[in-house]
Amino acid sequence: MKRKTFLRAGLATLSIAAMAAMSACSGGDSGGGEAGGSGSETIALGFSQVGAESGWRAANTKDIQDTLTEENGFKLSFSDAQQKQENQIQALRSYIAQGVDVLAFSPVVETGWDAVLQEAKSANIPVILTDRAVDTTDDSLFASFIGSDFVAEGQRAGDWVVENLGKDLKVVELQGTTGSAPAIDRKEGFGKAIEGTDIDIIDSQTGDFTRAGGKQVMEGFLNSHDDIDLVFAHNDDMGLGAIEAIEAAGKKPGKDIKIVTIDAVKDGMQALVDGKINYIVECNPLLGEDLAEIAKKVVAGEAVEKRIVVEDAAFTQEEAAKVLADRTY
Ligand code: GZL
Ligand code: ZN
Repeated sequence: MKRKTFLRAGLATLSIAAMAAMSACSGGDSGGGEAGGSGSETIALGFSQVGAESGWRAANTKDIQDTLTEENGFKLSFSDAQQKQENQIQALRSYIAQGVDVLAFSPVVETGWDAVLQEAKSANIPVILTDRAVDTTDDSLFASFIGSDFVAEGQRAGDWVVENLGKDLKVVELQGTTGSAPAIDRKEGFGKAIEGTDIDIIDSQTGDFTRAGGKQVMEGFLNSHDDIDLVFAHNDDMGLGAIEAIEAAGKKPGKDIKIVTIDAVKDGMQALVDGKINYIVECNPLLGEDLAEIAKKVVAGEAVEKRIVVEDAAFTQEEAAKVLADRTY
């Protein structure tokens, strides 16, 4: 996995990791053995996943479960929160009670985590964020963030629209989950790209990253507006739902109404090749390898990068046709 790293670890992170190493070693270890490294004991990692709302999420879950295996030095406890923050907090609390060596989760929304993160810190259990970020004032509450730059993804989508579809367009926006980092940041990035043009977002609503949500909201947009040029969907699944609504209204997606989405999962890339979507910015879901590496370092008390940004690609219809057969997700 190609990646850029940002922000060397702060001392605070180091001290959390060192405390974690001591607590891991104090768990009956003969002392000094690196947990999950050359030592025999495995790393108990508790993971709270957002849900199973999209193709991206399914690929992300599969990669984590395929990578954090016993033979790779992990005992993985995994839970699906059905996109509810209270379920994630409950799962994290149960892992803390179990005394796992390290916690990891993808926060469904940005805010509301300080209390449970403080509880993890008090229990000397380091926390790794994957995929989505939290808005916290105290960044000693997590050891590292691994994921994409969503503002850049939104901006890349907007830049392509400005360069390829024109500067005077009426756009409807299918937003991701309200309050989630990808929804907030992709909206911000797209907005930056269209600044100073006559590209107007005439309507914008959340479809909660699901296909059903995208279809339902797009039906509403089609009832309210007869001059839509472009759909900007924060993920492929909502874009695929919009395709169903556009076709049901007797219009041609990708032609009468252009569509730009983010993720580049298999179903989205197929629609791109079929000409129903015009451009997709990738959001790489394969975070398992980085998570495993960072978890081993944190438990061993080593310094870790505070923020690891994974590289994303982007595809036109022609580019998608070349790579579709080789895509693993
Ligand atoms: C992005 C991830 C988003 C995807 C959606 O990293 O959080 O959540 O773009 C998924 O498909 O539901
Ligand atoms: Zn934010």
